[in-house]
Amino acid sequence: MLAETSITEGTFAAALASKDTALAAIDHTLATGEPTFGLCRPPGHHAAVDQFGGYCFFNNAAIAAQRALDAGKRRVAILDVDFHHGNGTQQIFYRRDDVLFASLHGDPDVTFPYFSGYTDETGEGVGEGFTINYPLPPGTSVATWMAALDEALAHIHRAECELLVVSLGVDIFEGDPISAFTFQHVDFIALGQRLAAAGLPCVFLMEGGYAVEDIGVNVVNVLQGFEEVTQGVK
Ligand code: 5XA
Ligand code: ZN
Repeated sequence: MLAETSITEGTFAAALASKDTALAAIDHTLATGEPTFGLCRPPGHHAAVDQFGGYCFFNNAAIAAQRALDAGKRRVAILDVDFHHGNGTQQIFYRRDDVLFASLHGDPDVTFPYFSGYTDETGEGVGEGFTINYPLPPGTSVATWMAALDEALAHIHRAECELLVVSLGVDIFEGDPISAFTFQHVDFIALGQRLAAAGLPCVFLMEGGYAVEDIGVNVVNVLQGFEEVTQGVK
């Protein structure tokens, strides 16, 4: 029985399974060095220490990052490419320097979650400089988005992160019904290629994406682009 919550037992079971999917993914990458994709649903990046919302219950990316630290990694990057700011992930690590959180997302002035994801949110205390936000206006071109991604990846490189967790929301697709970026199918291949060029062990964990006919191809394109670089596949 679940008391004093507004979620059903079925939702709670799904959230637990999603968290376990993230742990299985990170454990595989830690054991083998191979990239992994965790098909987590419900997603996690809006879940904070003391708050759930935005369809998120447990912060899968944060849990995976902590597992990597517990396994001996000194610093982990979480790169959040979902259309919505990962406020939960940011909150969890805001005062820490062992997890760098970088996020590209819709301008919170006009985009959920509306209260976080601004450029002046950069971390606090020892965490100062380990949060970096790229709020972008609705309709942002893919070229502008990719330029911000390159900046984020350079920041991750400078911070000497040893593993990359990608909060992979494909609601940056132009056809997404609740979002406002302009990615086409082919752009997801370029995203995967750029992520692979970072040269880090990498775990992809599913976040948002609501164009149900297109989610599959968009995710596969990211993974295909990634593999093209890491495996030399053409
Ligand atoms: O990344 N977060 C989402 O895709 C959920 C946004 C919920 C907006 N009501
Ligand atoms: Zn989203």
